[in-house]
Amino acid sequence: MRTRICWFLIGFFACLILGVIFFHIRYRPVDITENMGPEIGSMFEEFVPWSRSAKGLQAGRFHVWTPADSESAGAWIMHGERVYPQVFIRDSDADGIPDCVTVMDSKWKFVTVFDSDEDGIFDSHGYKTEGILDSVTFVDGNMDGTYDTRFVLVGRKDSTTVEVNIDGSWHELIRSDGKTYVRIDGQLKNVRGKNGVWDFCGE
Ligand SMILES: [Ca+2]
Ligand SMILES: [Ca+2]
Repeated sequence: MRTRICWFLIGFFACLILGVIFFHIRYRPVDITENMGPEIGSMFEEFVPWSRSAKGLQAGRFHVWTPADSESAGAWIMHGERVYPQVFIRDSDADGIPDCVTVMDSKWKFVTVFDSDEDGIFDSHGYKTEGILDSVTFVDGNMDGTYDTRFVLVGRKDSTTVEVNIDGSWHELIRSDGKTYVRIDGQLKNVRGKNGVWDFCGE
Protein backbone atom coordinates (compact mmCIF):
# COMPACT_ATOMS: atom_id res chain seq x y z
CA MET A 1 0.00 0.00 0.00
CA ARG A 2 2.80 2.39 0.96
CA THR A 3 4.59 1.61 -2.33
CA ARG A 4 1.47 2.42 -4.35
CA ILE A 5 1.06 5.75 -2.56
CA CYS A 6 4.71 6.56 -3.28
CA TRP A 7 4.30 5.79 -6.97
CA PHE A 8 1.08 7.80 -7.09
CA LEU A 9 2.83 10.81 -5.53
CA ILE A 10 5.84 10.46 -7.84
CA GLY A 11 3.50 10.28 -10.88
CA PHE A 12 1.44 13.23 -9.67
CA PHE A 13 4.46 15.50 -9.14
CA ALA A 14 6.05 14.38 -12.41
CA CYS A 15 2.86 15.36 -14.29
CA LEU A 16 2.72 18.65 -12.40
CA ILE A 17 6.32 19.52 -13.29
CA LEU A 18 5.82 18.52 -16.94
CA GLY A 19 2.65 20.63 -17.04
CA VAL A 20 4.48 23.68 -15.67
CA ILE A 21 7.34 23.20 -18.16
CA PHE A 22 4.87 22.77 -21.05
CA PHE A 23 2.98 25.90 -19.98
CA HIS A 24 6.16 27.99 -19.79
CA ILE A 25 7.42 26.76 -23.16
CA ARG A 26 4.09 27.28 -24.91
CA TYR A 27 3.33 30.67 -23.39
CA ARG A 28 6.85 32.06 -23.13
CA PRO A 29 7.33 35.60 -24.48
CA VAL A 30 8.45 35.60 -28.12
CA ASP A 31 9.68 38.16 -30.63
CA ILE A 32 6.95 38.26 -33.28
CA THR A 33 9.09 40.43 -35.58
CA GLU A 34 11.79 37.75 -35.73
CA ASN A 35 11.04 36.60 -39.29
CA MET A 36 10.03 39.98 -40.74
CA GLY A 37 13.50 41.25 -41.62
CA PRO A 38 15.15 44.26 -39.93
CA GLU A 39 13.38 47.10 -41.75
CA ILE A 40 9.84 45.74 -41.70
CA GLY A 41 10.44 44.40 -38.17
CA SER A 42 11.42 47.86 -37.00
CA MET A 43 8.35 49.41 -38.69
CA PHE A 44 6.14 46.78 -37.08
CA GLU A 45 7.70 47.54 -33.69
CA GLU A 46 6.81 51.23 -34.07
CA PHE A 47 3.23 50.16 -34.76
CA VAL A 48 3.18 47.43 -32.07
CA PRO A 49 5.72 48.58 -29.43
CA TRP A 50 5.51 45.36 -27.40
CA SER A 51 6.11 43.09 -30.42
CA ARG A 52 9.60 42.05 -29.24
CA SER A 53 8.08 40.41 -26.17
CA ALA A 54 4.62 39.02 -26.83
CA LYS A 55 2.46 36.17 -25.65
CA GLY A 56 0.23 34.21 -28.01
CA LEU A 57 -2.89 32.23 -27.29
CA GLN A 58 -5.48 30.36 -29.31
CA ALA A 59 -9.13 31.27 -28.79
CA GLY A 60 -11.26 29.00 -30.95
CA ARG A 61 -10.23 29.74 -34.54
CA PHE A 62 -8.67 33.05 -33.57
CA HIS A 63 -5.10 33.72 -32.59
CA VAL A 64 -4.44 36.53 -30.15
CA TRP A 65 -1.13 38.21 -29.33
CA THR A 66 -0.81 40.40 -26.26
CA PRO A 67 2.17 42.04 -24.48
CA ALA A 68 4.19 39.82 -22.17
CA ASP A 69 4.96 42.87 -20.05
CA SER A 70 2.04 43.97 -17.87
CA GLU A 71 3.09 47.64 -18.21
CA SER A 72 2.19 47.56 -21.91
CA ALA A 73 -1.28 47.11 -23.35
CA GLY A 74 -2.75 46.18 -26.70
CA ALA A 75 -3.68 43.19 -28.79
CA TRP A 76 -3.15 41.74 -32.26
CA ILE A 77 -5.94 39.41 -33.35
CA MET A 78 -6.08 37.27 -36.48
CA HIS A 79 -8.23 34.46 -37.80
CA GLY A 80 -6.37 31.18 -37.66
CA GLU A 81 -7.48 29.95 -41.10
CA ARG A 82 -7.96 33.04 -43.24
CA VAL A 83 -5.30 35.04 -41.34
CA TYR A 84 -6.76 38.32 -42.68
CA PRO A 85 -8.25 40.71 -41.83
CA GLN A 86 -6.17 41.34 -38.75
CA VAL A 87 -7.16 43.66 -35.93
CA PHE A 88 -4.71 45.73 -33.87
CA ILE A 89 -5.71 47.49 -30.66
CA ARG A 90 -3.22 49.90 -29.12
CA ASP A 91 -3.34 51.44 -25.65
CA SER A 92 0.01 53.20 -25.42
CA ASP A 93 -0.24 54.30 -21.79
CA ALA A 94 -2.01 51.12 -20.62
CA ASP A 95 -4.84 53.04 -18.95
CA GLY A 96 -7.57 50.84 -20.42
CA ILE A 97 -8.61 53.39 -23.08
CA PRO A 98 -7.37 52.39 -26.56
CA ASP A 99 -5.77 55.20 -28.55
CA CYS A 100 -6.25 53.45 -31.88
CA VAL A 101 -7.86 50.44 -33.51
CA THR A 102 -6.64 49.20 -36.90
CA VAL A 103 -8.05 46.64 -39.34
CA MET A 104 -5.60 45.40 -41.99
CA ASP A 105 -6.12 43.23 -45.07
CA SER A 106 -3.77 40.86 -46.90
CA LYS A 107 -2.33 43.66 -49.09
CA TRP A 108 -1.30 45.61 -45.97
CA LYS A 109 -4.04 48.15 -46.67
CA PHE A 110 -5.55 49.30 -43.45
CA VAL A 111 -7.99 51.66 -41.83
CA THR A 112 -7.40 53.09 -38.37
CA VAL A 113 -9.54 55.09 -35.99
CA PHE A 114 -7.72 57.23 -33.41
CA ASP A 115 -8.69 58.64 -30.04
CA SER A 116 -5.84 61.13 -29.82
CA ASP A 117 -6.86 62.78 -26.53
CA GLU A 118 -8.11 59.51 -25.04
CA ASP A 119 -11.47 60.85 -23.97
CA GLY A 120 -13.12 57.64 -25.16
CA ILE A 121 -14.27 59.17 -28.48
CA PHE A 122 -12.54 58.37 -31.77
CA ASP A 123 -11.64 61.76 -33.25
CA SER A 124 -9.66 61.02 -36.43
CA HIS A 125 -9.04 58.23 -38.86
CA GLY A 126 -6.41 57.07 -41.31
CA TYR A 127 -6.26 54.95 -44.44
CA LYS A 128 -3.13 53.29 -45.82
CA THR A 129 -2.83 52.18 -49.43
CA GLU A 130 -1.51 48.78 -50.54
CA GLY A 131 2.13 47.85 -49.89
CA ILE A 132 4.67 47.92 -47.09
CA LEU A 133 7.57 50.14 -48.14
CA ASP A 134 5.74 51.84 -51.03
CA SER A 135 2.50 53.28 -49.76
CA VAL A 136 0.63 56.40 -48.77
CA THR A 137 -1.12 56.84 -45.45
CA PHE A 138 -3.86 59.47 -45.37
CA VAL A 139 -5.11 60.97 -42.10
CA ASP A 140 -8.38 62.80 -41.64
CA GLY A 141 -7.50 64.76 -38.51
CA ASN A 142 -10.99 66.03 -37.68
CA MET A 143 -13.27 63.31 -39.08
CA ASP A 144 -14.93 65.61 -41.61
CA GLY A 145 -14.33 63.23 -44.54
CA THR A 146 -11.42 65.23 -46.01
CA TYR A 147 -7.85 64.03 -45.57
CA ASP A 148 -5.59 66.61 -43.93
CA THR A 149 -2.18 64.94 -43.79
CA ARG A 150 -0.56 62.20 -45.82
CA PHE A 151 2.64 60.22 -45.30
CA VAL A 152 4.29 59.12 -48.53
CA LEU A 153 6.66 56.18 -48.22
CA VAL A 154 8.84 55.37 -51.23
CA GLY A 155 10.96 52.25 -50.95
CA ARG A 156 12.58 52.83 -47.55
CA LYS A 157 11.35 53.44 -44.05
CA ASP A 158 13.45 56.63 -43.70
CA SER A 159 12.15 58.02 -47.02
CA THR A 160 8.79 59.18 -45.66
CA THR A 161 7.67 62.65 -46.68
CA VAL A 162 4.82 64.42 -44.96
CA GLU A 163 2.34 66.44 -47.00
CA VAL A 164 -0.44 68.64 -45.69
CA ASN A 165 -3.72 69.67 -47.27
CA ILE A 166 -4.47 73.38 -47.13
CA ASP A 167 -7.49 74.74 -48.99
CA GLY A 168 -7.68 71.62 -51.15
CA SER A 169 -4.01 71.59 -52.26
CA TRP A 170 -1.29 69.24 -51.05
CA HIS A 171 2.08 70.72 -49.99
CA GLU A 172 5.19 69.03 -48.68
CA LEU A 173 5.71 69.92 -45.03
CA ILE A 174 9.09 71.45 -44.20
CA ARG A 175 10.29 71.55 -40.59
CA SER A 176 12.89 74.12 -39.57
CA ASP A 177 13.80 75.74 -36.23
CA GLY A 178 10.86 74.11 -34.51
CA LYS A 179 8.40 75.59 -37.03
CA THR A 180 6.55 74.12 -39.98
CA TYR A 181 6.43 75.55 -43.50
CA VAL A 182 5.25 74.79 -47.02
CA ARG A 183 6.78 76.16 -50.20
CA ILE A 184 4.48 78.09 -52.51
CA ASP A 185 5.84 79.80 -55.66
CA GLY A 186 9.36 79.37 -54.29
CA GLN A 187 8.51 81.12 -51.01
CA LEU A 188 8.37 79.45 -47.59
CA LYS A 189 5.07 80.05 -45.84
CA ASN A 190 4.62 79.31 -42.15
CA VAL A 191 1.82 76.82 -41.45
CA ARG A 192 0.39 75.27 -38.31
CA GLY A 193 -1.54 72.17 -37.46
CA LYS A 194 -4.39 72.56 -35.03
CA ASN A 195 -6.87 69.86 -34.05
CA GLY A 196 -5.61 67.73 -36.93
CA VAL A 197 -6.16 70.42 -39.61
CA TRP A 198 -3.57 72.67 -41.29
CA ASP A 199 -3.72 76.35 -42.16
CA PHE A 200 -1.43 79.29 -42.80
CA CYS A 201 -0.22 81.13 -39.68
CA GLY A 202 -1.89 84.51 -39.29
CA GLU A 203 -5.01 83.57 -41.27
CA1 LIG B 1 -4.76 54.67 -23.28
CA1 LIG C 1 -10.38 66.52 -42.21
